[in-house]
Amino acid sequence: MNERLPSRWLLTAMLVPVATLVADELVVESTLVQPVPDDSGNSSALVEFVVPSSGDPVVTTGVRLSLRLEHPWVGDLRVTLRPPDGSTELVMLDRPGLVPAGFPGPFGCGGDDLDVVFDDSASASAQDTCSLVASPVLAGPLRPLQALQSLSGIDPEGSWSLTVTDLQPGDSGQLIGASLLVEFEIDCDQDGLPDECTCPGDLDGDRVVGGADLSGLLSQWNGTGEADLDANGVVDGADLAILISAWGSCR
Ligand SMILES: [Ca+2]
Ligand SMILES: [Ca+2]
Ligand SMILES: [Ca+2]
Ligand SMILES: [Ca+2]
Repeated sequence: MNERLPSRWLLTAMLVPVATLVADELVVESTLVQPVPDDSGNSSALVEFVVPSSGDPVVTTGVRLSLRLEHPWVGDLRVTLRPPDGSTELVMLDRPGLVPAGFPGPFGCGGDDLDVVFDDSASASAQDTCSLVASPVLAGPLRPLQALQSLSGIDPEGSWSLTVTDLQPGDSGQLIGASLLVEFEIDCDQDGLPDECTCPGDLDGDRVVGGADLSGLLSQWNGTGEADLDANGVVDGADLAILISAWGSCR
């Protein structure tokens, strides 16, 4: 048996969360508005996306990050995402357009605002997108500076941290929304690769091989049915032996 739709998952972001679960994706959304202080150094805008524990072991297979920001000079900004295991801090954006000469120039892209989805499959790079007229200057799906695909294989449960920092004096802004989308699959043996959970003998699907399953097997004794665990056409002692050997909680 496996439980591919973990209905027990309750998804929360700190403070003002809106969460939805669609098949093997989860979305954690924050509508918290908070300032991005000017030239802030250590005081950044921070959003924590909390993915609680589920009933089954799962593995991350894809990540996308949506971000909405009001800021009159996006070239001031650095955006990072840190996964729950703290193994890395991926840079989504780092002072886009900052070039020593030519357009956009030594202060980075001077355009206004972001309404972007950082997505590895996008055709354009957020770091290299700038325009004199577009507003928001960074909009729609754009590739992050460092690929989100590197997060595949990690356990998504725990607290993901989004940080937005303004690194140049002169303009400030505010974060007006963000959401984290995590694609996941069951990883029953917890090796970082998707697989299916099986639990021979758990006839009633409650993830425990116990008395109810034994009763179910005995009720099919000498007959056929799902209690024919070795699929030889009859429910008998061999099936009972399989059930007994699996007695207890399923992995
Ligand atoms: Ca600034
Ligand atoms: Ca696996
Ligand atoms: Ca059971
Ligand atoms: Ca059998």
